[in-house]
Amino acid sequence: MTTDTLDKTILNKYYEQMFLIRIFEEYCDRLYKQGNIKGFCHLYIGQEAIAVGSINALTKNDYIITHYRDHGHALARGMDPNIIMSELMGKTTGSSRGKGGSMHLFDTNLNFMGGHAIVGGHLPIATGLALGLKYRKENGTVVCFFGDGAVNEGEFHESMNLAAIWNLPVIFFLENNYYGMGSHISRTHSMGENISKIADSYSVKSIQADGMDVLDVAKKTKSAIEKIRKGNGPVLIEAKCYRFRGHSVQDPQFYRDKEEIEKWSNRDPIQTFKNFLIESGTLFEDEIQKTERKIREQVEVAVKFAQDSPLPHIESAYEHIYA
Ligand SMILES: Cc1ncc(C[n+]2csc(CCOP(=O)(O)OP(=O)(O)O)c2C)c(N)n1
Ligand SMILES: [Mg+2]
Repeated sequence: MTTDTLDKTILNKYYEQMFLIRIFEEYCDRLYKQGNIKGFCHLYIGQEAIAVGSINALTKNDYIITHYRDHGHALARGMDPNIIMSELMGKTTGSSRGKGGSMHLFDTNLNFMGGHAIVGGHLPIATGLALGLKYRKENGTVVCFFGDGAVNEGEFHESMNLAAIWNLPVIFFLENNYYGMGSHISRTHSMGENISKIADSYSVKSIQADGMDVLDVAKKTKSAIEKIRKGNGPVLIEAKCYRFRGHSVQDPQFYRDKEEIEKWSNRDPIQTFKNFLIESGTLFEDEIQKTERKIREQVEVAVKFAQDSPLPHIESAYEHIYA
């Protein structure tokens, strides 16, 4: 882990956001098991460095679109934890008045275009957003997050091809966590571990980032954006990472062995970054503890806010329906 250009405030912000995502989701897990959160719920625990490193490299003009494992991206973009927690609990104070749930967080004010549940289904939407930016001659880049499973969907290939032909300002951000549900990539990808090699077929530049290292993700995202701003888009970034929890909170994970989980846990992106901050003399341990206390309180406030918020009225089931 190295940094030569980032100042203490930014490094602190990275730590704060990664810790926020972790604690927020540990609460989600508990609240789900207690029956306070219903429906599907996929945790981002272990992948925090990706959302935080990449999204902090963007400006407010840039767009984000992501898959159903979306809490981390929403929090890193600055969505209010109170509103997110309410959405997860199906309350009227949620970002979609409680009708979207965990997989469909959305905030147009932040150019955060969701939260999408269909694997690969949001890649053509990302491509369309980028086409829109180019057509309107607006500055901005679209960052589209997806998993290794999405690469096997037709939409991935159609999107890469069109984005390359039209030279669109889009980063296809592949979070390669080695699994699609219970299937390891060795059973689902013919090109082996480095899935991003597939970009060559579309003459799209690909970049490898270490998904467990927030500084590396930030650096690689900035370099992709520089290339795109010069009009040389699109770019595929592949960040190798590991999903520390099951596919969803209901997954008992019988398909992974303990050694593999332990190997990756030793590279925990939050613990590694904390060690780096202390060892490099950037932050003192008590400063980090203060940040951690502040975040825990913030999440407790979010949980209380959501719990105290009202459930939607039954009649509202007929509102906001496109028919
Ligand atoms: C088109 C489609 N097929 C199947 C599913 C069921 N499904 C939900 S998540 C998932 C695995 C996706 O894995 P990956 O893209 O690697 O993302 P990860 O869960 O690892 O973040 C599948 C098959 C779906 N939601 N959409
Ligand atoms: Mg995956």
